[in-house]
Amino acid sequence: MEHTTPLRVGMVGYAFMGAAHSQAWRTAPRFFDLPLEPRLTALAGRNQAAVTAAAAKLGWDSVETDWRRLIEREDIDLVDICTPGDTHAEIAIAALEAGKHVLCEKPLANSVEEAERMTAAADAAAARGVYSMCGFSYRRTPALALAKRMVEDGRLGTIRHVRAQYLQDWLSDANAPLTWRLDKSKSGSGSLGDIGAHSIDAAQWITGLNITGVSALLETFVKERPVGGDFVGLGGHGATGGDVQRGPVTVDDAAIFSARFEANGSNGGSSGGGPIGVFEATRFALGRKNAMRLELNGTKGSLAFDFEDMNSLSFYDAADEPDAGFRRIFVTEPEHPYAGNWWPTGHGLGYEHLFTHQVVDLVAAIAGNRRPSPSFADALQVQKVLAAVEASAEADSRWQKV
Ligand code: SOE
Repeated sequence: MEHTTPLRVGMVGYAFMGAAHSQAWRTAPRFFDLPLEPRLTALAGRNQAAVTAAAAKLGWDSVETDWRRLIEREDIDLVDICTPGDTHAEIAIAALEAGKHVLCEKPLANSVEEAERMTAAADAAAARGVYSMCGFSYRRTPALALAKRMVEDGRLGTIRHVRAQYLQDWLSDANAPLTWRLDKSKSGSGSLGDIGAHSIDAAQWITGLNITGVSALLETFVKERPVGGDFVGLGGHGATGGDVQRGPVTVDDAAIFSARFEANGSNGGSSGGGPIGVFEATRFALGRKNAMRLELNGTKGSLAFDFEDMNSLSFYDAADEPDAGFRRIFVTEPEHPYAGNWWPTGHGLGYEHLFTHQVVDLVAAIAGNRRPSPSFADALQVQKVLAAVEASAEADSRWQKV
């Protein structure tokens, strides 16, 4: 390791995503041969005592109380943005203009306009060898990476249907507090952007086809929630009782939409049309904790995935005997994406590994002087779908082109 060039990281934010990214920066070089050696150089957060404690816990060498300092520091090569969406554009553009590589959490921004400015900054920076990536971490699930490989290898034939659900239940309790994820000015949207964005990105990435139009419904079931409260996990425990102060929820609790995808040569079918899709994102599906599900039906077979069983991928091959049914691929073999760098066959991975794989792919791209994927342009396309869903929902579900 001592002969490897360092990649000195400055991270902004240290809550859930900050913790996931910290462990990824630490762990990636221990399990993968990286061409650059990540260093956890500085952590930025506004509160001196809190950021100092977080840095000690998560393993960062120094702290800053203003993210602008990270951008000024000469000993920072990459800025990792783990803050709510309202700050992504300003931090990412400033970092790229200062010559720092950027990893930015999803969704890329809170509006298409911001995402466009970020993409322009990313394009200009890439011309100078400064790279950026958006953290659509589910792309790094071995089973979903295998699904993409199988689609590319033609195992499904022409894809007809995309069925994507992202189901959680942490807001089912009407007394869960009003956190930043429920404030449109901070998060941009609710279930739609927080979790639906993952489904949109995964569907477009695996099929290789962009969504071209949508018809949508958005719903906010609980319109007011307790202000403050004990922020445990995602939802936390809100204060209860009569005198609790409540504030307005300004985002969607659930989003559903139907979609058309573009046609392409190999995937267009004889009619020339692309697949049709149904998407659902909610935090009110009681009992579903992180059921990020994707099912694809093609002319030769089907694939099905559920993150609650993340080490498995179900495959139906129409060439098998008619009664063979779906087979379960346990995605832990050395030839499966990412799996060979971890444990012996069958021992399985977890949520945190996605972030480690994200670091591995990002570092390889930077060292190889290649643009990492998903690029800000890929994330801008997702942002356009999010905006089209909102526009359609506002117009009584009228068809909205992306
Ligand atoms: C909360 O809904 C959340 O943490 C998302 O913000 C993440 O992107 C997803 O991976 C898990 O759920």
